[in-house]
Amino acid sequence: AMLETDLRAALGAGGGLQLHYQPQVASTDGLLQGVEALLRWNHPTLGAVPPLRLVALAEECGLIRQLGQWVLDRACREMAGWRRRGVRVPHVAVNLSASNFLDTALPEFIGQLLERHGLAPVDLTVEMTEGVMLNPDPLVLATVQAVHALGVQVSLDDFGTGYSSLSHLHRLPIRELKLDKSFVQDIEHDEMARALTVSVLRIGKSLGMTVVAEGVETEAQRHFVAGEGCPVMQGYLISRPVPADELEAWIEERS
Ligand code: G
Ligand code: G
Ligand code: MN
Ligand code: NA
Repeated sequence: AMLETDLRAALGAGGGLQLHYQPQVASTDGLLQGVEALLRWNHPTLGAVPPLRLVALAEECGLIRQLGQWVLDRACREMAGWRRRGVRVPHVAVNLSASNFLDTALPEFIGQLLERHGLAPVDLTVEMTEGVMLNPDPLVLATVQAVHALGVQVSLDDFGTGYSSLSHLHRLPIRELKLDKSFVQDIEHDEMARALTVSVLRIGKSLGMTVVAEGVETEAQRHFVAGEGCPVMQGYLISRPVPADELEAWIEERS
C-alpha cells in the first residue's frame, strides 16, 4: 500500500519516474535510426525499482493506464525538445503493456498527444510484447489497427519468445520485429540461436518488416547479425539506455 501511494505520487509531479533512451543504429553505417524509451523509477528509499516490477505494481493497483500515458507523454515531450534544439532523433519507441492495448481510448489519447507536442505520427513507435499475440483479444487487434491508422508504427518486442502463431503476424499492421536478446546473446556459442536469428530475419524480410537485433553486446554478435542482413541493432555495444541529456551528448559526439 505504501508503494502504491508512492507510485501515485510519482505519476503526479516529479516523483522520481524517468525515461532512459537507448539508441538503435543501422547495421551498415551506424547511423541513428531511432531510440527506445525505457522506464526508470528511482524510489526515494528503495532505490531503483526494476521496470517489470513497476509495471506489475501498476497493473495490481489499477494504475497501468496512467503509467502508459505518463510514458507516452514524457517520450513525446522529450522528442519535441530534441526537435526544437535540432537534435536529430528519427523516432522514439515506447513500450506499452498488454492492458494498454485493451484501452479503446488509447488511439485518441495518442492522436491528441502528438498534436499537443507538434509531432508527426512517424515520430512515434509503440512496442508491444509478442506475448500479447499468444491469444490476441479482439479489442487489442482493434486498438492496434487504430494506432496504425493514425500513422504510428507498431513494433513487436521480444520476438521469438512469445510462442505467437506466425499466422497472426500478417493480420496485424506490424512494421518491425525486435529479435529477442536471448537469441542474440547465444549467437557465439549456440547453433540453434544462430539458426533462429537467421529465420527471424527471413520472416521479417519476406513480410516487409524491419528487424531490430536487441541486446547486441559483442563485436562477434554485431558481425553475425549485420552479415545476415539485419538492418538495425540495439545493445550495450552501441550504448546503454541513458538519460535524455546523455543521449543528446552521445548524438552530438558522433556527428
Ligand atoms: O532495461 P530494462 O530493465 O529497462 O527493461 C526491462 C523490461 O521492462 C523490458 O521488458 C522492457 O520492455 C520493460 N519496460 C521498460 N520500460 C517500460 C515501459 O515504459 N512500459 C512497459 N510496459 N514496459 C517497460
Ligand atoms: O523487453 P525489452 O526489449 O523492451 O527490454 C529491453 C531491456 O533490455 C531493457 O532492460 C534494457 O535495459 C535491456 N538491454 C538493452 N541492451 C542490452 C544489452 O546489450 N544486453 C542486455 N543484457 N540487456 C540489454
Ligand atoms: Mn522494448
Ligand atoms: Na525485447
